[in-house]
Amino acid sequence: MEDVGDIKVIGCKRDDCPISSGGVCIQDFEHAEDCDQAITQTSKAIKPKEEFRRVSPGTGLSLENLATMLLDRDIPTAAVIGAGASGKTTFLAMLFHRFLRHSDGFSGYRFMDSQSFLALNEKLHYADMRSRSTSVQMPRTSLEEEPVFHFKTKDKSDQSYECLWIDIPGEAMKQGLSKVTSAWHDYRGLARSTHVMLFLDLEIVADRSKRGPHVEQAIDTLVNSIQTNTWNGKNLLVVFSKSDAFAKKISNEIESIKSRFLTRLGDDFKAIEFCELHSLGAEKNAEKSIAQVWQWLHAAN
Ligand SMILES: Nc1nc2c(ncn2[C@@H]2O[C@H](COP(=O)(O)OP(=O)(O)O)[C@@H](O)[C@H]2O)c(=O)[nH]1
Ligand SMILES: [Mg+2]
Repeated sequence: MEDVGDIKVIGCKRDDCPISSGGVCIQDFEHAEDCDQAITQTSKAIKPKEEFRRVSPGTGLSLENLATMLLDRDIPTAAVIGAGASGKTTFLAMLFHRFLRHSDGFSGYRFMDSQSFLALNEKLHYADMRSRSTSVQMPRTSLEEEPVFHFKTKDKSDQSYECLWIDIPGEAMKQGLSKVTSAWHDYRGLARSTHVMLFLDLEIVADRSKRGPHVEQAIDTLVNSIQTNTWNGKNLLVVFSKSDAFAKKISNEIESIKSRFLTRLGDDFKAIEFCELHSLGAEKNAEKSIAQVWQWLHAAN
C-alpha cells in the first residue's frame, strides 16, 4: 500500500465553522478531515531517514533502543556469551578503544561513530587500569543489564559497516545448562541476535583438570539453546580468549577442542568459525583476529 502522508485540515467551506481559527469542527466530527466541508492539505509522506529513529548516545543502549534501531535497518547483532571472567566485556571495551586510538584504521577498518560511546569509555577505563595492575577488575556485568553497544566503521573503500553487540552476563551459561525454555527467555537480547560469539577462556583451557568440563559445559549450553530454539541456525564464532598469556603451549588442545565443536554442533549452526584473540597485552597480534571478527560479522548471510 502506498503511503499517502498526513492529511491536515487547514480550513472549512463554512464561514461559521471555528476550525479555521483553531476551534473544533462545527459538525462535531472528531476527526475534522472526515467532514465533507473541511478544506484539507495532504503533506508528502515522509520516509523515515536514518536520523529519524536515531537513539541518543549515552550509556549502553537498552534493548528498547535496539528494537528501535532495528526498525530502520538490518544490523548484524552479535550476542557475546561465555563463562564469567572469560573476557567478554574487556574485549568490547578494547575493540572500541583500538578503533578510536587508530583513527587512520585498525585491521582495515576505521571507526566512524557509536551510539553507546560513554558506556564503552567507562568500561575501557577499567580495562586500562587492569592492564597495568593486577588488583583492579572490570565491573561485573550484572544479570539485570544486558547492555547493547553500537559501532559504525568504514573500510578503505569507504563502505560503512554498522553492528551491535550484546554483552550477555556469564550467568547465562550456567542457566543455559538448564533445558527449561523459560530460562532462555530471560535473555531477550539473544532472541534478537544474528550472530553468537562464544568465549572460551584459555586460562581455564590451559588447566588440564578444568579444560574438559569447561568445554563440555559450553557445548551443552549451545545444544540446549538449539533445543529451546534460542539460537538455532545462527553463525557461531568460538573465541579462544586471553591468547596473549595462554595460547602458545596448548595449540594441540585447541585443535582438539575445535574438532569437538564441529562434531557436536556442526549440523546445528549455519557456520562455525574459530578465532584466538586477546584484549590485553601486545596490540600487534590483535589486528588479524579483529579483521576476522569483522569479516565474520559482516559477511553476507
Ligand atoms: N591476559 C588477559 N587477561 C584478560 C584478557 N581479557 C580479559 N582479561 C581479564 O579477565 C578478567 C575478566 O574479564 P571480563 O572482561 O570482566 O570478563 P567477562 O566476565 O567475560 O566480561 C579481567 O580481570 C580481565 O582483566 C586478555 O585478553 N588477556
Ligand atoms: Mg562482563
